[in-house]
Amino acid sequence: MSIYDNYFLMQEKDVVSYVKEKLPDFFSKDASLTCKEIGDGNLNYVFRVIDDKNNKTIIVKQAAEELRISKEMKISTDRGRIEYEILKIQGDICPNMVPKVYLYDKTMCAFIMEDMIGHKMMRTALCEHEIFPKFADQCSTFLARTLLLTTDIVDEHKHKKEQVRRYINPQICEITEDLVYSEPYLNYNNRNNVFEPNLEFVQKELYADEALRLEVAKLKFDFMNNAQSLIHGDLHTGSIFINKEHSFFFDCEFACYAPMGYDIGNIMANMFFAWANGDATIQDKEHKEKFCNWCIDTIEQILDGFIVKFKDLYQTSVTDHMAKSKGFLDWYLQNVIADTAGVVGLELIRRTVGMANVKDLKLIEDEKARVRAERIIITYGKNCILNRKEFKNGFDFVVAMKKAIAKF
Ligand code: SR1
Ligand code: MG
Repeated sequence: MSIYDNYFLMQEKDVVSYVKEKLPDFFSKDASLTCKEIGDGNLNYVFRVIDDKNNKTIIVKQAAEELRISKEMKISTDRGRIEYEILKIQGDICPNMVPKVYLYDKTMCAFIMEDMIGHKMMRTALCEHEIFPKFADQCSTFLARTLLLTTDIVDEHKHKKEQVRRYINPQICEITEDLVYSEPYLNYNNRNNVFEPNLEFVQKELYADEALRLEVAKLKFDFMNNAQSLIHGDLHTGSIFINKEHSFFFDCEFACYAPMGYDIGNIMANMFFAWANGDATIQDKEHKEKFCNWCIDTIEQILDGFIVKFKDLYQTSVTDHMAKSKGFLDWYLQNVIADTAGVVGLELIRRTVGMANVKDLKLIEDEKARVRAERIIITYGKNCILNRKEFKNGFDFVVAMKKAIAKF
């Protein structure tokens, strides 16, 4: 009998003995263990257990029934299992790019994983205007490999269908369908958080734009019905831990089979939030230019790197006979890039006016500067959604960003 035989939401004091019980050999016998809750996401509790004496740490992540962001929102605690299993899948596809996982406990809805020591949450680092020159290359590798290798182009079709069934995630997907693909354009549950001085702008540009709503509706039904790849499902800069040499991709509890452009567009949009924060808050002209140009270059290089790596990997790993037809790869990639553009727009808009706003914008203290930043983002986001089929490569995104920036 153990207190961990029945689910309860752990406090810091419980987690030390939890780790001792579940992973008795991880820390040495003389370890002096302490624990701190370090999560700052919207859903779960994340605990770091530290052995000061031997300089060793480990992470425990537990799912609560009520979400941290809103007590009224309840979703299945099975999401921990999904994240644990996806981390293993992605770790096989991209060795060393995701943290190692040690154990999943279905009773406590918790899993234990490697601590990403020496890495910082990417959003925090970006809000401090740090630059990571290797990120575009690392990220495009992660995207090309995890996304292509889980499609029907490569994966045996019966296996892929079994995976679709295994990772069908209705409650988690409902959050995305609602918070990304509906609420920002309707405010029908009154969940949007709009920055007051931009209220009129949002009403005109988002709530009253019927052409935009139609395009978002098309994207929503594609997200729900196109089980293209096993996507991460929430690949923003808070789901990445980084340093100058290395990136860890994690926090994949929103994983499901959906259009791969969802992941590519997500990270590209979140890099533009970093640009917006830098543009609005860095005082020194040279520093601002360096940081902001790096953000824009990174957005361009993520997509261009993805395209090159996807094409190379396709040649060596395609298994479906019909997918080898001349012209198929180019046709396929064109659709992926259009989906990517759509998601860049959706993510930009929902993180600006929706329920889960980003720190990059909230940290802009100067009212005028924040108003301008948000208007640039919404304008660029709308262009990405409405004209998504016209985007062909990274440079097309650079042109669209610069056009929106020049308008305000
Ligand atoms: C109710 S959860 C809000 C958001 O947090 C997660 O990071 C996902 O992006 C979700 O949409
Ligand atoms: Mg998350």
